[in-house]
Amino acid sequence: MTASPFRIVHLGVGNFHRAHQAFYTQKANAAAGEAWRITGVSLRRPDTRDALAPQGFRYTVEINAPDETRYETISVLDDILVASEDPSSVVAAIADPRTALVTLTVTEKGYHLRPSDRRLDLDDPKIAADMTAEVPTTTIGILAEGLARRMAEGAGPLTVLSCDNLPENGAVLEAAILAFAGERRAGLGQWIATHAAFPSSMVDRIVPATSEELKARVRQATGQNDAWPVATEDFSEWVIEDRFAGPRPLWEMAGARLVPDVRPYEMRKLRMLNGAHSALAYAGTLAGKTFVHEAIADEDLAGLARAVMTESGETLPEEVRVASGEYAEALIKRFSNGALNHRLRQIAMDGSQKLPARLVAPLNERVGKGLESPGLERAIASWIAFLGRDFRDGEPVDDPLAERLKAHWSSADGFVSFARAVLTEPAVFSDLAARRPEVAERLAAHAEAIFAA
Ligand code: CS2
Repeated sequence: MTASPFRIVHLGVGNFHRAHQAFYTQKANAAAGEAWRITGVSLRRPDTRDALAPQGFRYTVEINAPDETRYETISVLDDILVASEDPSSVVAAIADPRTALVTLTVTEKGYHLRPSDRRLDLDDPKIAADMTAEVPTTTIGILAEGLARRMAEGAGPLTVLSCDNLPENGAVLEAAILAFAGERRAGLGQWIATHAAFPSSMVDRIVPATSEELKARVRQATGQNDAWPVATEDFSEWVIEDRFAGPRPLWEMAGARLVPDVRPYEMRKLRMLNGAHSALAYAGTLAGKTFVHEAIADEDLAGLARAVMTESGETLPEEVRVASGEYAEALIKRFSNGALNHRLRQIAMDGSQKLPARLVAPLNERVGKGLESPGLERAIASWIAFLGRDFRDGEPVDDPLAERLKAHWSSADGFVSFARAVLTEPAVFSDLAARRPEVAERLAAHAEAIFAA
Protein backbone atom coordinates (compact mmCIF):
# COMPACT_ATOMS: atom_id res chain seq x y z
CA MET A 1 0.00 0.00 0.00
CA THR A 2 1.35 3.41 -0.85
CA ALA A 3 0.12 6.54 0.92
CA SER A 4 -1.94 9.01 -1.13
CA PRO A 5 0.36 11.09 -3.24
CA PHE A 6 -0.37 14.70 -2.39
CA ARG A 7 3.12 16.05 -2.45
CA ILE A 8 5.03 18.17 -4.92
CA VAL A 9 8.80 18.49 -4.81
CA HIS A 10 9.83 21.82 -6.32
CA LEU A 11 13.41 22.27 -7.52
CA GLY A 12 14.55 25.91 -7.43
CA VAL A 13 12.50 27.46 -4.65
CA GLY A 14 13.09 31.11 -5.55
CA ASN A 15 10.74 34.09 -5.55
CA PHE A 16 9.17 33.13 -8.85
CA HIS A 17 8.03 29.77 -7.57
CA ARG A 18 6.76 31.27 -4.34
CA ALA A 19 4.58 33.81 -6.16
CA HIS A 20 3.50 31.50 -8.97
CA GLN A 21 3.23 27.70 -8.65
CA ALA A 22 2.97 27.78 -4.83
CA PHE A 23 0.32 30.50 -5.12
CA TYR A 24 -1.70 28.47 -7.66
CA THR A 25 -1.39 25.33 -5.54
CA GLN A 26 -2.73 27.09 -2.46
CA LYS A 27 -5.68 28.51 -4.45
CA ALA A 28 -6.38 25.12 -6.04
CA ASN A 29 -6.33 23.44 -2.62
CA ALA A 30 -8.85 25.96 -1.31
CA ALA A 31 -11.14 25.63 -4.33
CA ALA A 32 -10.98 21.83 -4.54
CA GLY A 33 -10.82 21.00 -0.85
CA GLU A 34 -7.50 19.21 -1.31
CA ALA A 35 -4.29 19.33 0.69
CA TRP A 36 -1.32 19.34 -1.67
CA ARG A 37 1.93 20.31 0.04
CA ILE A 38 5.25 21.38 -1.42
CA THR A 39 8.76 20.36 -0.41
CA GLY A 40 10.99 23.12 -1.79
CA VAL A 41 14.54 22.47 -2.89
CA SER A 42 17.30 25.07 -3.08
CA LEU A 43 19.98 23.75 -5.39
CA ARG A 44 22.84 25.82 -3.99
CA ARG A 45 22.23 28.42 -1.32
CA PRO A 46 20.61 27.85 2.09
CA ASP A 47 19.34 31.45 2.48
CA THR A 48 15.67 30.85 1.58
CA ARG A 49 15.48 27.89 3.96
CA ASP A 50 17.27 29.78 6.72
CA ALA A 51 14.87 32.70 6.37
CA LEU A 52 11.69 30.63 6.10
CA ALA A 53 12.31 27.73 8.52
CA PRO A 54 11.86 29.85 11.69
CA GLN A 55 8.48 31.01 10.35
CA GLY A 56 7.27 27.49 9.49
CA PHE A 57 7.93 28.10 5.76
CA ARG A 58 4.94 30.48 5.59
CA TYR A 59 5.47 33.80 3.86
CA THR A 60 3.60 36.85 2.62
CA VAL A 61 2.94 37.69 -1.01
CA GLU A 62 2.39 41.37 -1.73
CA ILE A 63 0.14 41.74 -4.78
CA ASN A 64 0.42 45.07 -6.54
CA ALA A 65 -2.77 45.66 -8.54
CA PRO A 66 -3.32 49.01 -10.29
CA ASP A 67 -5.80 50.22 -7.67
CA GLU A 68 -4.86 48.31 -4.52
CA THR A 69 -2.14 46.41 -2.71
CA ARG A 70 -3.08 43.09 -1.11
CA TYR A 71 -1.17 40.82 1.25
CA GLU A 72 -1.74 37.06 1.30
CA THR A 73 -0.11 34.37 3.40
CA ILE A 74 1.05 31.29 1.53
CA SER A 75 1.34 28.14 3.59
CA VAL A 76 1.61 25.25 1.11
CA LEU A 77 5.36 25.00 1.46
CA ASP A 78 6.28 22.92 4.51
CA ASP A 79 9.95 22.13 4.11
CA ILE A 80 13.01 23.28 2.18
CA LEU A 81 15.92 20.97 1.41
CA VAL A 82 19.29 22.31 0.30
CA ALA A 83 20.78 20.09 -2.40
CA SER A 84 24.34 21.39 -1.97
CA GLU A 85 24.27 20.31 1.69
CA ASP A 86 22.53 16.98 1.29
CA PRO A 87 21.69 15.87 -2.25
CA SER A 88 20.54 12.45 -1.10
CA SER A 89 17.67 14.02 0.88
CA VAL A 90 16.43 15.49 -2.39
CA VAL A 91 16.71 12.16 -4.21
CA ALA A 92 14.76 10.56 -1.34
CA ALA A 93 12.01 13.21 -1.54
CA ILE A 94 11.63 12.62 -5.30
CA ALA A 95 11.53 8.84 -4.72
CA ASP A 96 8.97 9.07 -1.92
CA PRO A 97 5.74 7.34 -3.01
CA ARG A 98 3.75 10.29 -1.62
CA THR A 99 5.37 12.53 -4.23
CA ALA A 100 3.30 12.72 -7.41
CA LEU A 101 4.94 15.68 -9.07
CA VAL A 102 8.27 17.37 -9.39
CA THR A 103 8.08 20.96 -10.64
CA LEU A 104 11.14 22.99 -11.62
CA THR A 105 12.31 26.59 -11.92
CA VAL A 106 16.06 26.14 -12.22
CA THR A 107 16.63 28.74 -14.99
CA GLU A 108 18.02 28.10 -18.46
CA LYS A 109 21.51 27.20 -17.28
CA GLY A 110 20.18 24.48 -14.97
CA TYR A 111 19.48 22.23 -17.96
CA HIS A 112 23.08 21.97 -19.30
CA LEU A 113 21.96 21.89 -22.91
CA ARG A 114 24.24 21.75 -25.92
CA PRO A 115 23.55 24.95 -27.84
CA SER A 116 23.62 23.32 -31.28
CA ASP A 117 20.65 21.00 -30.74
CA ARG A 118 19.39 21.73 -27.20
CA ARG A 119 20.17 18.17 -26.11
CA LEU A 120 21.93 17.38 -22.84
CA ASP A 121 25.61 18.30 -23.03
CA LEU A 122 27.22 15.06 -21.87
CA ASP A 123 30.64 16.74 -22.07
CA ASP A 124 29.63 19.43 -19.57
CA PRO A 125 31.99 18.80 -16.61
CA LYS A 126 29.17 18.84 -14.03
CA ILE A 127 27.06 16.40 -16.04
CA ALA A 128 30.07 14.18 -16.74
CA ALA A 129 30.89 14.11 -13.00
CA ASP A 130 27.29 13.29 -12.09
CA MET A 131 27.25 10.36 -14.48
CA THR A 132 29.52 8.34 -12.21
CA ALA A 133 28.84 10.05 -8.86
CA GLU A 134 27.14 7.97 -6.21
CA VAL A 135 24.86 10.89 -5.40
CA PRO A 136 24.51 13.39 -8.26
CA THR A 137 24.35 17.14 -7.64
CA THR A 138 22.95 18.68 -10.85
CA THR A 139 19.21 19.05 -11.44
CA ILE A 140 19.36 16.51 -14.26
CA GLY A 141 21.40 14.02 -12.24
CA ILE A 142 19.25 14.36 -9.12
CA LEU A 143 16.05 13.90 -11.13
CA ALA A 144 17.40 10.85 -12.96
CA GLU A 145 18.54 9.32 -9.67
CA GLY A 146 15.17 10.04 -8.05
CA LEU A 147 13.44 8.31 -10.97
CA ALA A 148 15.87 5.36 -10.68
CA ARG A 149 14.95 5.00 -7.01
CA ARG A 150 11.24 5.10 -7.87
CA MET A 151 11.84 2.34 -10.41
CA ALA A 152 13.79 0.22 -7.90
CA GLU A 153 11.31 0.74 -5.09
CA GLY A 154 8.09 0.53 -7.11
CA ALA A 155 7.12 4.01 -5.93
CA GLY A 156 4.78 4.63 -8.85
CA PRO A 157 4.61 7.12 -11.72
CA LEU A 158 5.89 10.69 -11.58
CA THR A 159 5.10 13.86 -13.50
CA VAL A 160 8.04 16.22 -13.99
CA LEU A 161 6.78 19.68 -14.89
CA SER A 162 9.23 22.28 -16.10
CA CYS A 163 8.27 25.89 -15.35
CA ASP A 164 11.34 27.51 -16.89
CA ASN A 165 11.44 30.06 -19.69
CA LEU A 166 12.66 27.61 -22.34
CA PRO A 167 10.94 26.73 -25.59
CA GLU A 168 9.35 23.27 -25.35
CA ASN A 169 10.63 23.01 -21.79
CA GLY A 170 8.98 19.63 -21.07
CA ALA A 171 10.17 17.89 -24.22
CA VAL A 172 13.69 19.29 -23.80
CA LEU A 173 13.83 18.15 -20.18
CA GLU A 174 12.53 14.69 -21.06
CA ALA A 175 15.21 14.27 -23.73
CA ALA A 176 17.89 15.46 -21.29
CA ILE A 177 16.77 13.05 -18.57
CA LEU A 178 16.57 10.15 -21.02
CA ALA A 179 20.06 10.91 -22.33
CA PHE A 180 21.44 10.93 -18.79
CA ALA A 181 19.46 7.89 -17.64
CA GLY A 182 20.48 5.88 -20.70
CA GLU A 183 24.15 6.39 -19.85
CA ARG A 184 23.77 5.84 -16.12
CA ARG A 185 21.49 2.86 -15.54
CA ALA A 186 20.25 0.03 -17.73
CA GLY A 187 16.48 -0.18 -18.04
CA LEU A 188 15.88 3.27 -16.58
CA GLY A 189 15.10 4.91 -19.92
CA GLN A 190 12.44 2.31 -20.61
CA TRP A 191 10.92 2.73 -17.15
CA ILE A 192 10.83 6.52 -17.56
CA ALA A 193 9.16 6.22 -20.95
CA THR A 194 6.30 4.25 -19.42
CA HIS A 195 6.07 5.73 -15.89
CA ALA A 196 6.96 9.41 -16.18
CA ALA A 197 5.44 12.37 -18.03
CA PHE A 198 7.13 15.65 -18.89
CA PRO A 199 4.45 18.15 -19.85
CA SER A 200 5.57 21.54 -21.16
CA SER A 201 4.25 24.68 -19.54
CA MET A 202 4.24 28.43 -20.01
CA VAL A 203 4.51 30.40 -16.79
CA ASP A 204 4.10 34.13 -16.42
CA ARG A 205 4.21 36.52 -13.49
CA ILE A 206 6.61 39.38 -12.88
CA VAL A 207 8.36 38.71 -9.56
CA PRO A 208 11.31 40.91 -8.55
CA ALA A 209 13.90 40.07 -5.90
CA THR A 210 12.95 40.75 -2.27
CA SER A 211 14.06 44.16 -0.98
CA GLU A 212 14.39 45.66 2.51
CA GLU A 213 11.62 48.12 1.54
CA LEU A 214 9.26 45.20 0.89
CA LYS A 215 10.00 43.69 4.30
CA ALA A 216 9.19 47.07 5.89
CA ARG A 217 5.91 47.41 3.94
CA VAL A 218 4.85 43.89 4.92
CA ARG A 219 5.63 44.63 8.58
CA GLN A 220 3.59 47.82 8.38
CA ALA A 221 0.61 46.24 6.61
CA THR A 222 0.37 42.90 8.41
CA GLY A 223 2.10 43.51 11.74
CA GLN A 224 4.26 40.45 11.01
CA ASN A 225 8.02 40.27 10.73
CA ASP A 226 8.40 38.24 7.55
CA ALA A 227 12.09 37.53 6.86
CA TRP A 228 11.50 36.68 3.17
CA PRO A 229 8.27 38.05 1.71
CA VAL A 230 7.78 38.30 -2.04
CA ALA A 231 6.20 41.07 -4.15
CA THR A 232 4.45 40.56 -7.44
CA GLU A 233 1.87 41.95 -9.84
CA ASP A 234 -1.82 41.05 -9.90
CA PHE A 235 -1.52 39.40 -13.32
CA SER A 236 -0.48 35.79 -13.65
CA GLU A 237 -0.78 33.12 -16.27
CA TRP A 238 -0.05 29.38 -16.41
CA VAL A 239 -0.70 27.29 -19.49
CA ILE A 240 0.09 23.61 -19.01
CA GLU A 241 0.22 20.76 -21.46
CA ASP A 242 -2.40 18.29 -20.26
CA ARG A 243 -0.19 15.22 -20.00
CA PHE A 244 0.26 13.88 -16.47
CA ALA A 245 1.47 10.49 -15.27
CA GLY A 246 -0.67 10.55 -12.12
CA PRO A 247 -2.58 12.87 -9.78
CA ARG A 248 -2.10 16.62 -9.74
CA PRO A 249 -3.65 19.65 -8.01
CA LEU A 250 -6.70 21.05 -9.78
CA TRP A 251 -4.74 24.12 -10.86
CA GLU A 252 -7.44 25.01 -13.38
CA MET A 253 -9.61 25.91 -10.37
CA ALA A 254 -7.01 28.59 -9.63
CA GLY A 255 -7.02 29.95 -13.19
CA ALA A 256 -4.43 27.77 -14.95
CA ARG A 257 -5.28 26.50 -18.42
CA LEU A 258 -4.67 22.92 -19.47
CA VAL A 259 -4.23 22.61 -23.22
CA PRO A 260 -3.05 19.97 -25.71
CA ASP A 261 -0.21 22.18 -27.04
CA VAL A 262 1.47 25.04 -25.18
CA ARG A 263 3.97 25.95 -27.88
CA PRO A 264 2.13 28.97 -29.31
CA TYR A 265 1.66 30.48 -25.83
CA GLU A 266 5.23 29.75 -24.88
CA MET A 267 6.58 31.35 -28.03
CA ARG A 268 4.44 34.45 -27.61
CA LYS A 269 5.52 34.88 -24.00
CA LEU A 270 9.22 34.25 -24.60
CA ARG A 271 9.52 36.43 -27.69
CA MET A 272 7.22 39.27 -26.68
CA LEU A 273 7.40 39.58 -22.88
CA ASN A 274 10.87 38.21 -22.25
CA GLY A 275 12.25 39.61 -25.53
CA ALA A 276 11.05 43.13 -24.66
CA HIS A 277 12.27 42.67 -21.09
CA SER A 278 15.79 41.81 -22.26
CA ALA A 279 15.77 44.71 -24.74
CA LEU A 280 14.83 47.10 -21.91
CA ALA A 281 17.38 45.51 -19.56
CA TYR A 282 20.37 46.17 -21.85
CA ALA A 283 19.32 49.39 -23.58
CA GLY A 284 17.81 50.72 -20.35
CA THR A 285 20.89 50.05 -18.23
CA LEU A 286 23.06 51.73 -20.88
CA ALA A 287 20.69 54.72 -20.74
CA GLY A 288 21.23 55.00 -16.98
CA LYS A 289 17.90 53.52 -15.88
CA THR A 290 17.57 51.19 -12.88
CA PHE A 291 14.03 49.77 -13.01
CA VAL A 292 11.74 48.42 -15.75
CA HIS A 293 9.05 51.03 -15.02
CA GLU A 294 11.64 53.81 -15.47
CA ALA A 295 12.79 52.38 -18.77
CA ILE A 296 9.29 51.95 -20.18
CA ALA A 297 8.46 55.56 -19.22
CA ASP A 298 11.23 56.70 -21.57
CA GLU A 299 9.92 57.35 -25.07
CA ASP A 300 12.93 55.98 -26.90
CA LEU A 301 13.12 52.79 -24.82
CA ALA A 302 9.35 52.24 -24.99
CA GLY A 303 9.71 52.55 -28.79
CA LEU A 304 12.38 49.84 -28.71
CA ALA A 305 10.17 47.53 -26.61
CA ARG A 306 7.28 48.07 -29.00
CA ALA A 307 9.47 47.44 -32.04
CA VAL A 308 10.74 44.15 -30.56
CA MET A 309 7.18 43.08 -29.76
CA THR A 310 5.87 44.03 -33.20
CA GLU A 311 8.70 42.28 -35.04
CA SER A 312 8.51 39.18 -32.85
CA GLY A 313 4.72 39.22 -32.89
CA GLU A 314 4.88 38.78 -36.66
CA THR A 315 6.84 35.54 -36.26
CA LEU A 316 4.22 33.83 -34.06
CA PRO A 317 1.84 31.03 -35.06
CA GLU A 318 -1.41 32.43 -36.37
CA GLU A 319 -3.57 31.54 -33.38
CA VAL A 320 -1.59 33.87 -31.11
CA ARG A 321 -0.37 36.29 -33.80
CA VAL A 322 -3.83 37.71 -34.36
CA ALA A 323 -4.07 39.25 -30.89
CA SER A 324 -0.39 40.11 -30.51
CA GLY A 325 -1.09 43.86 -30.66
CA GLU A 326 -3.36 43.67 -27.61
CA TYR A 327 -0.90 41.39 -25.89
CA ALA A 328 1.83 44.01 -26.46
CA GLU A 329 -0.30 46.82 -25.05
CA ALA A 330 -1.08 44.73 -21.96
CA LEU A 331 2.65 44.14 -21.50
CA ILE A 332 3.43 47.86 -21.68
CA LYS A 333 0.95 48.38 -18.83
CA ARG A 334 2.47 45.56 -16.80
CA PHE A 335 5.99 46.94 -17.34
CA SER A 336 4.75 50.36 -16.15
CA ASN A 337 3.83 49.00 -12.69
CA GLY A 338 5.82 51.39 -10.50
CA ALA A 339 5.23 49.41 -7.31
CA LEU A 340 7.39 46.48 -8.39
CA ASN A 341 10.80 48.14 -8.65
CA HIS A 342 11.93 45.36 -10.96
CA ARG A 343 15.63 45.85 -11.53
CA LEU A 344 16.90 45.87 -15.11
CA ARG A 345 20.14 44.28 -13.84
CA GLN A 346 18.17 41.29 -12.56
CA ILE A 347 16.76 40.67 -16.03
CA ALA A 348 20.14 41.38 -17.67
CA MET A 349 21.89 38.43 -16.04
CA ASP A 350 22.52 35.18 -17.96
CA GLY A 351 22.12 36.96 -21.31
CA SER A 352 23.94 34.19 -23.19
CA GLN A 353 21.25 31.76 -22.03
CA LYS A 354 18.30 34.08 -22.57
CA LEU A 355 19.06 35.72 -25.91
CA PRO A 356 18.70 32.67 -28.18
CA ALA A 357 14.99 32.03 -27.53
CA ARG A 358 14.05 35.65 -26.84
CA LEU A 359 15.79 37.65 -29.56
CA VAL A 360 18.03 35.57 -31.84
CA ALA A 361 15.38 33.03 -32.91
CA PRO A 362 12.87 35.64 -34.10
CA LEU A 363 15.69 37.60 -35.79
CA ASN A 364 16.83 34.48 -37.64
CA GLU A 365 13.32 33.74 -38.82
CA ARG A 366 12.88 37.28 -40.08
CA VAL A 367 16.26 37.29 -41.80
CA GLY A 368 15.23 34.08 -43.55
CA LYS A 369 12.12 35.81 -44.88
CA GLY A 370 14.05 38.90 -45.99
CA LEU A 371 12.38 41.12 -43.36
CA GLU A 372 14.17 43.98 -41.62
CA SER A 373 14.30 43.93 -37.83
CA PRO A 374 15.61 47.22 -36.46
CA GLY A 375 14.18 46.57 -32.97
CA LEU A 376 15.57 43.06 -32.55
CA GLU A 377 18.92 44.16 -33.96
CA ARG A 378 19.16 47.09 -31.58
CA ALA A 379 18.26 44.85 -28.64
CA ILE A 380 20.99 42.33 -29.54
CA ALA A 381 23.53 45.06 -30.23
CA SER A 382 22.66 46.56 -26.84
CA TRP A 383 23.58 43.29 -25.13
CA ILE A 384 27.02 43.32 -26.76
CA ALA A 385 27.53 47.00 -25.87
CA PHE A 386 26.33 46.29 -22.30
CA LEU A 387 28.91 43.50 -21.95
CA GLY A 388 31.62 45.77 -23.35
CA ARG A 389 30.77 48.51 -20.86
CA ASP A 390 30.84 46.10 -17.92
CA PHE A 391 34.17 44.57 -19.01
CA ARG A 392 35.65 48.02 -19.59
CA ASP A 393 34.46 49.26 -16.20
CA GLY A 394 35.49 46.09 -14.36
CA GLU A 395 31.87 45.35 -13.36
CA PRO A 396 31.05 41.69 -12.61
CA VAL A 397 29.24 39.96 -15.49
CA ASP A 398 26.65 37.52 -14.17
CA ASP A 399 26.51 34.90 -16.92
CA PRO A 400 27.62 31.26 -17.16
CA LEU A 401 29.58 32.26 -20.27
CA ALA A 402 31.26 35.22 -18.53
CA GLU A 403 34.76 33.71 -18.68
CA ARG A 404 34.59 33.10 -22.43
CA LEU A 405 33.05 36.50 -23.10
CA LYS A 406 35.71 38.16 -20.95
CA ALA A 407 38.41 36.33 -22.91
CA HIS A 408 36.99 37.83 -26.13
CA TRP A 409 37.21 41.25 -24.51
CA SER A 410 40.79 40.76 -23.34
CA SER A 411 42.07 39.49 -26.67
CA ALA A 412 40.11 41.92 -28.87
CA ASP A 413 41.76 44.61 -30.87
CA GLY A 414 39.11 47.28 -30.29
CA PHE A 415 35.37 47.08 -29.69
CA VAL A 416 34.32 45.90 -33.17
CA SER A 417 36.68 42.97 -32.93
CA PHE A 418 35.14 42.08 -29.52
CA ALA A 419 31.63 42.34 -30.99
CA ARG A 420 32.61 40.10 -33.93
CA ALA A 421 33.95 37.48 -31.52
CA VAL A 422 30.77 37.57 -29.44
CA LEU A 423 28.70 37.24 -32.60
CA THR A 424 30.47 33.99 -33.44
CA GLU A 425 29.66 32.46 -30.03
CA PRO A 426 27.77 29.33 -31.09
CA ALA A 427 25.92 29.12 -27.76
CA VAL A 428 24.20 32.41 -28.48
CA PHE A 429 24.20 32.93 -32.23
CA SER A 430 24.83 29.39 -33.59
CA ASP A 431 26.12 29.91 -37.14
CA LEU A 432 24.61 33.35 -37.82
CA ALA A 433 27.95 34.99 -38.64
CA ALA A 434 28.89 32.25 -41.12
CA ARG A 435 25.45 32.07 -42.69
CA ARG A 436 24.66 35.78 -42.82
CA PRO A 437 27.94 37.71 -42.48
CA GLU A 438 26.25 40.96 -43.51
CA VAL A 439 23.82 40.71 -40.56
CA ALA A 440 26.65 40.01 -38.11
CA GLU A 441 28.65 42.96 -39.48
CA ARG A 442 25.65 45.26 -39.14
CA LEU A 443 25.13 44.09 -35.54
CA ALA A 444 28.82 44.66 -34.72
CA ALA A 445 28.73 48.19 -36.14
CA HIS A 446 25.48 48.92 -34.33
CA ALA A 447 26.92 47.63 -31.04
CA GLU A 448 29.98 49.84 -31.49
CA ALA A 449 27.83 52.92 -32.08
CA ILE A 450 25.86 52.16 -28.89
CA PHE A 451 29.05 51.43 -26.92
CA ALA A 452 30.64 54.69 -28.02
CA ALA A 453 27.55 56.84 -27.39
C1 CS2 B 1 12.55 38.18 -16.86
C2 CS2 B 1 11.57 37.12 -16.38
O1 CS2 B 1 14.43 38.00 -15.46
C3 CS2 B 1 13.99 37.79 -16.59
O2 CS2 B 1 14.69 37.33 -17.48
O3 CS2 B 1 12.35 38.43 -18.21
O4 CS2 B 1 11.90 36.67 -15.10
C4 CS2 B 1 10.12 37.62 -16.41
O5 CS2 B 1 9.91 38.60 -15.43
C5 CS2 B 1 9.15 36.49 -16.20
O6 CS2 B 1 9.40 35.49 -17.16
C6 CS2 B 1 7.72 36.98 -16.30
O7 CS2 B 1 6.85 35.91 -16.36
